[in-house]
Amino acid sequence: MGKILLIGGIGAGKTSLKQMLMNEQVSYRKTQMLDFSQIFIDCPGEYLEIPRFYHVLIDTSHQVSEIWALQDATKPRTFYPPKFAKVFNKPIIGIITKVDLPKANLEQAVSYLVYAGITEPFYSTSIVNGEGFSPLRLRVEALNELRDR
Ligand SMILES: Nc1nc2c(ncn2[C@@H]2O[C@H](COP(=O)(O)OP(=O)(O)OP(=O)(O)O)[C@@H](O)[C@H]2O)c(=O)[nH]1
Ligand SMILES: [Mg+2]
Repeated sequence: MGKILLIGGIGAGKTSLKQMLMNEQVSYRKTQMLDFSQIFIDCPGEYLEIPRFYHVLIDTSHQVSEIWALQDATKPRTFYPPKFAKVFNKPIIGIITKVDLPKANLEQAVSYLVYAGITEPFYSTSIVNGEGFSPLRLRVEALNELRDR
């Protein structure tokens, strides 16, 4: 417990977000399988994009305290089925990524997360300018304290 499961489509920015929050060098490498670190469980975007993998996300969610669901602001589509958040018995935090890019559409990203049954507030982030990371760092610290107790 005290861990966070990152979910989102392929290339949504799960691994980059994790690297930022763990103060690691942000470098691109496709995630191929479940990846466990002290705080995060990262997974390949395929687990959300391909419904026959949903069970992996659901099983893995039993090992975490909360789920962070990412939506790429530049993607004109969602991989979250309606009310997907309701299949998890854990709090879900909505995170919008890549808000630095010109084609980012914040309103559309918000609507996809709402459609997925996730409730606001959502966090808008960019690994390029660091926007949105302060509140996420605080969440990670709070979970660290929970875990260390
Ligand atoms: N401009 C911009 N690019 C980003 C941002 N976050 C991630 N990226 C880029 O998006 C690409 C995919 O990022 P990843 O973090 O690997 O995405 P992922 O969700 O882990 O993808 P999978 O492992 O395939 O599921 C990389 O080239 C990142 O540099 C962001 O906030 N802004
Ligand atoms: Mg990844």
